[in-house]
Amino acid sequence: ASSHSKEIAVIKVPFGLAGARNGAELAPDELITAGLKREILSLGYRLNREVRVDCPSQPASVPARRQTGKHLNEVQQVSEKVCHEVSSALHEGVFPLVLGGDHSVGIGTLAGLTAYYSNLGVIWFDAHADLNTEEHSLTGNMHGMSLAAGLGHSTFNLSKIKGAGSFINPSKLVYIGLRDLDQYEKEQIRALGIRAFTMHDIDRLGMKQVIDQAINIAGSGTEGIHVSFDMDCLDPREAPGVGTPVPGGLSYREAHFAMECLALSNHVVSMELVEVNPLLDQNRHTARLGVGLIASVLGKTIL
Ligand code: Z70
Ligand code: MN
Ligand code: MN
Ligand code: MN
Repeated sequence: ASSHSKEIAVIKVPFGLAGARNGAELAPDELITAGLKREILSLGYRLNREVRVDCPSQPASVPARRQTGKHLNEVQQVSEKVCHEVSSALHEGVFPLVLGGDHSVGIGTLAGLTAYYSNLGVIWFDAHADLNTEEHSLTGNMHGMSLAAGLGHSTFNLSKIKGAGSFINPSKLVYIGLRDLDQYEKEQIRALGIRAFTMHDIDRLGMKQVIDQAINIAGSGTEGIHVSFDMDCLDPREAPGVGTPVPGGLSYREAHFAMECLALSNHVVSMELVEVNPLLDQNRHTARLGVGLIASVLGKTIL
């Protein structure tokens, strides 16, 4: 599967219990309403399937114990379902497009991807590093632990998910857009030598240098690039409808340019878009922006 595959599986994951506030569970429907399917079809893709993962909306578990992420049981259930949907699509040569949901959805996506790819590159667009473990998290919110799970650092990690493959390789992981890190996350990025393009780096180098280097790191010697796009990487003036807005983010043009370069690279094998919060949005603006960015990754050009 790659973005050359003209078959797309839209995998909707209406799960918001692992975020900082309610609302992300409404995003998949909002993205569809904002015209996602129309865009996909007009780019010449076939919508192979549209799956809605059944997600718990009311916590069934007891409140989080110490050293456990909040709503761990719910996150685990959703992760296994997402893993299954993503790996099924890949095995059929269909491009998985995962619509979150909060970023804990990314754990199941990584699980499904690693079931199929043993050597995957990942570009993680985010204001945050999502590298916390249960022990180090200051909030207990599992959307801040997705990459710790993907790398195998947290107690709940890919090895606990039925059907998942092995952990991702930190040397094939690249961040873009970081600007709000916990102390432990900073130490981890340095200790693991993860390539991180912070907002400072984007200002200094420009997005062209940044995305070219990111594609080079995540796309060389790998089977492909997974794009995990947390909408809070964008500036809140462009994308107000996110759970945790952080000032000083990517502009509309920087984000679109990055997506267009990813499309031109022909290395993208899957994408997820997370953390749209329709309750905080204005006139569906953030959802429409998300749809536009997905279209750019899938090859939409201006001319
Ligand atoms: C913080 C934590 C986070 C998104 C916030 C924030 C993590 N580091 N991720 N919003 N999307 O709670 O672990
Ligand atoms: Mn995130
Ligand atoms: Mn984030
Ligand atoms: Mn290459």
